[in-house]
Amino acid sequence: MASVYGAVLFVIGAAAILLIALFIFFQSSEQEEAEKVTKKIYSVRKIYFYVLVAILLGTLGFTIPKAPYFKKEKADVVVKIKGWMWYWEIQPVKGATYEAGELIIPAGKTVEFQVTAGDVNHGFGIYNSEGTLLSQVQAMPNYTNKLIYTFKEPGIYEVFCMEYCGYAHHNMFAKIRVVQGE
Ligand SMILES: [Cu+2]
Repeated sequence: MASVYGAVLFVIGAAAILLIALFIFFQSSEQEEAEKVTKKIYSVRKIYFYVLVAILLGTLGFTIPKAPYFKKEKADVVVKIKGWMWYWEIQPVKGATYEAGELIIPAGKTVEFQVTAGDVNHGFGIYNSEGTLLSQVQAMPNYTNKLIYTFKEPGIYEVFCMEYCGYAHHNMFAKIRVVQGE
């Protein structure tokens, strides 16, 4: 199959080169004075410059607002997370509760985790019950990282620390129970 594509590409390429060569051949005219040619080229160059600027500005104007950095997602659920040696301080702010050692979040809602740390750097990693990492962000002292995540399926999720932070690092876990949203 690949050789067929290769052959087709080769024929297209050869045809394109031939067409360009023919175009140049028939467009060529007699010799002209350098000054005249220069003037002609310069005027074309000016148009080319403005067209290029217009295309660049248009492309930038169209694509920059689509960059993820400007994305302001409105969160239905807000939870404050603070990493400590060696536990997670969890404080539901909006749309979630914390009961019997579990953070309870409704499924299908946009959750904003506001993640920071009280002592050293930690890593806030969310895993599903199969141990697959779903999302993560750094937990840093004196800085709040925002992590937006939507739990699509109800179930038990786990939080583990992803940054080695001392001898009880492995004990740094938390439980998230995602319940059927209304
Ligand atoms: Cu840690």
